[in-house]
Amino acid sequence: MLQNSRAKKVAGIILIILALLSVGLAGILLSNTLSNSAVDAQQANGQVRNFTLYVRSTWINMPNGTKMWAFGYTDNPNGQAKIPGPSIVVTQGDTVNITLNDNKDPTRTQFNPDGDGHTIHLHGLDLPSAMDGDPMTAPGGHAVMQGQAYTYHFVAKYPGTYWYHCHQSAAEHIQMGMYGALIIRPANASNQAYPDTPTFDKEYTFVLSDMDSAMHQTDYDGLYKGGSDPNWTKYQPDYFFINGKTWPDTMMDPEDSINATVGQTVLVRLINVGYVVHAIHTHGYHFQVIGSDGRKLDAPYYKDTLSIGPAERYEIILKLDLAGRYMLHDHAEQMNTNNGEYPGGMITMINVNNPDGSNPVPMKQLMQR
Ligand SMILES: [Cu+2]
Repeated sequence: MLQNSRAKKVAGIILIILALLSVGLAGILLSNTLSNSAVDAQQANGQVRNFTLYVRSTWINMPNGTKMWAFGYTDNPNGQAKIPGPSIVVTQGDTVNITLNDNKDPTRTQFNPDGDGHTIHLHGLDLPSAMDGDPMTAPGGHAVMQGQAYTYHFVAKYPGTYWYHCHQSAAEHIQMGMYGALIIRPANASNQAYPDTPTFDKEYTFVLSDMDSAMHQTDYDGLYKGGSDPNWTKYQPDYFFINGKTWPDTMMDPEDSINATVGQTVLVRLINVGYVVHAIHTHGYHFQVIGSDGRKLDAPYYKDTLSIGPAERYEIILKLDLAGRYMLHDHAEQMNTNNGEYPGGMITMINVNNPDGSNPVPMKQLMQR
């Protein structure tokens, strides 16, 4: 009897301890959840911004007539891939939802019946695993597969230049074109990259990339003809792009070349989504480097050539005080070619016009090369 009552007492104490432990654990979990959402709520003082991306294939046209098969994101379910993908531009404080709808996976073929699936990794945003777009750490440990959709959610906390890309079979899928710019503007300062950095009159985003046309063909053959996959360590790029274009197409597009009036200040966001280092050089001007990888620099500095490694981003400021036309190009000169033929590749133009719109260098002069 006595023994029984002691056993009951011990069991009671154990039950109380277990109850206290579980209440404590629940409390910790709840307070974590509350504190995370409280932080989000505190910082989510902007708009709710919803985006939907699809995955499609396309053919990229080179100025020399070459066509390269590729696949990437698009915001138009009835269109082809956009390479780079649509720019996602939000403001600090915005609540952002990006849905990846894998409803027509271009990697799903008779030789790859399930398709590869895809993700969106929001590079530089430092998000919880479920929002990070790495298929290894995503819920269920897999990519967003054909027929599935998944929404990536974040509150835009730090202004800066970021990018997004697929992380499924990343060596293949990024090379094939699955990337785009992600820009967070500071709250209440739409003409500055960060609070307290120089105001700008015009802004450009240059997504730098490189492609190996033979590997794109091998990838296509693997998926659609049952060939073997490329060995990505044999990567040998032969085309070099600014915003998906090679020279001279770059300088013919007002988004992919700088067009300003003398006296204006221009912000350029450089994003290297390629697999090799690009050494961006400006003629006519030194530029001020004010930020990198989504953070303002404590000490801005001046450069005329800036090496930008894979995945790096830089914001540079150009004060254009001299009318004329000036090259902006990769100083790894083999990348100023289209498959070896100079000029081509990663070259564009800084066009600084007189106030009346004229320019001391005739545009047609540039086309005589
Ligand atoms: Cu993918």
